[in-house]
Amino acid sequence: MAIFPPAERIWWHQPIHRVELVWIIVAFLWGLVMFFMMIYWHAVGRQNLSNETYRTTPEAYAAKTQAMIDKYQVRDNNGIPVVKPPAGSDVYLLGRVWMWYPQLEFEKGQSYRLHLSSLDLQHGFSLQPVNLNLQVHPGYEMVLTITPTSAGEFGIVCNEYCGLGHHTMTGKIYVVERPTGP
Ligand SMILES: [Cu+2]
Repeated sequence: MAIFPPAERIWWHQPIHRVELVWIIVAFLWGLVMFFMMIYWHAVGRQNLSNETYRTTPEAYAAKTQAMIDKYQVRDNNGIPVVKPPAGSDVYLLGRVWMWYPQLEFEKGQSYRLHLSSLDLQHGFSLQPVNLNLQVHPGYEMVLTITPTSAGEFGIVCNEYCGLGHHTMTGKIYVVERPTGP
């Protein structure tokens, strides 16, 4: 109990209990392992890493996103544009309080260069139920190549607390089957 001061004023001179010492060593070693694995995972494994990042500004990023919407909007979902950019193209998704904008439609098996940035605060891009998680920062534009492997509706939630409406910050990615040619 920490309500009363320790009986011995210089409590930090007491020897560390064996169990506690073992625990500290284990935790420290595990921390070291994970530190080096972080570097290792950049090169090995099927990670969803964004190894391509640029400096940007909220204005510039919003303009690029709007240009894509103007060009490739296919429909409207409760006032939010749904955009279907061509396979292989650059796709812009922005996070802001409190939405992921716009909604995207991809074709299964095609690859896209997905750009992510924030217009205001730090947000967390979390694609569900795939559980792909990335941090999204204002002033930085991250690019990652994604290839949807299954059709359906995927939700995006924000998993970095960003204020009062954080829990309402959602978005959507639709993945449709590739149309079979004539
Ligand atoms: Cu949030």
